[in-house]
Amino acid sequence: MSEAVLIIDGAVASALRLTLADLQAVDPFAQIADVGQIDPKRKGAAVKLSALLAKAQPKSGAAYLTLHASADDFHASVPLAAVQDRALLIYSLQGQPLPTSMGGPVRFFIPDFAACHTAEVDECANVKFVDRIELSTSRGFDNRPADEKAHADLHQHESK
Ligand SMILES: Nc1nc2c(c(=O)[nH]1)N[C@H]1C(S)=C(S)[C@@H](COP(=O)(O)O)O[C@H]1N2
Ligand SMILES: [Mo]
Repeated sequence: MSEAVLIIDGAVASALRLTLADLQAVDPFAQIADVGQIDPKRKGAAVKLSALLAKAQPKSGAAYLTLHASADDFHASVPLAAVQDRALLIYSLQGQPLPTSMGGPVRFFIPDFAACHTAEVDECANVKFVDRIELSTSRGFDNRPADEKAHADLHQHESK
């Protein structure tokens, strides 16, 4: 069995362990072949979060979605309603796994993000190396930078 690249769990009826092949096998209607069509600065193939949530079936009380990147211990928790119909997961480039240099193997992407730390759903919530999406009834763990200084420090140390 191939390795899971993304886990979806928490307040869901059916927890998911998704491999690259599972993401590639998602319904074509939920696939974006090239995110460059949405944002010219981005590259790669993506799948709609909504299609994955349809498989996981969030429980009725689920109100938050927490994006966990264990690779660099970065976490962001956002209201489910704000992202469920628009967020994407970028997962491959030219048929290969999305490279780490681009936030792979899986990168969360909100196409119309707000500027960093201006809103609950901001550019900082475009979590790279996301390996687990946890649904919950109340807000989950979030260590996004809280102010300009913390944000500048993070970018200083960020592995690009
Ligand atoms: N895993 C992880 N994801 C992350 C970060 C990080 O440090 N680690 N930084 C965030 C911040 S603060 C920003 S502004 C964007 C930057 O994404 P970009 O480098 O693709 O422009 O990634 C976000 N995702
Ligand atoms: Mo950011």
